[in-house]
Amino acid sequence: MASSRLLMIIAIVAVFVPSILAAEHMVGDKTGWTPGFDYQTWAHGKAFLVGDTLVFKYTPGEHNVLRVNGTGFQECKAANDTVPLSTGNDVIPLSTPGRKWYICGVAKHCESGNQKLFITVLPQSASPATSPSPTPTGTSPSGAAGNFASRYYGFIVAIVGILG
Ligand SMILES: *[C@@H]1O[C@H](CO)[C@@H](O)[C@H](O)[C@H]1NC(C)=O
Ligand SMILES: *[C@@H]1O[C@H](CO)[C@@H](O)[C@H](O)[C@H]1NC(C)=O
Ligand SMILES: [Cu+2]
Repeated sequence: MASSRLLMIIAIVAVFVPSILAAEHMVGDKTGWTPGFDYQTWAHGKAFLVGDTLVFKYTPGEHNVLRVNGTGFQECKAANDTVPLSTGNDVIPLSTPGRKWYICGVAKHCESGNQKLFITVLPQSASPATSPSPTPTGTSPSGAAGNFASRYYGFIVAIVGILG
């Protein structure tokens, strides 16, 4: 019966979409936020979408998180007025698309330990990513629709299965 099938789909969407739409990226996975870890390799091939969050985990006092610009990333320098995050469980919502840079401001962790992260946040809407990125990584999907589809492929298949 078509209408009960439709209700079932609506119920599934209502339950699962809010939680799957926002991905939480644990920076460094089990390693967390520390010197000597390759955060660029960690970030490579991951899709960071608007609405997702980054979580920086570390022992409070040992590290912190500073948002910087591209120059600050290269030079391991934050602007004077940058307020460090320092709880050890710092949750950063990715609310706008574009490039984001984060460094640790403690001691020489950024300079000597490469404790820095650079990501590109992609829009979640159907319009293609407009970032004039000079980094042809080859792994990024052609647009936001592609990002969305690849992440939620299983979910979409399930819906199509119910429909069929
Ligand atoms: C980057 O941030 C520094 C402060 O750390 C600032 O002096 C500089 O103008 C910024 N560069 C750009 C391109 O915004
Ligand atoms: C940043 O700090 C330096 C000294 O450490 C000072 O000379 C400079 O004026 C400060 N800049 C701002 C924008 O507060
Ligand atoms: Cu550190």
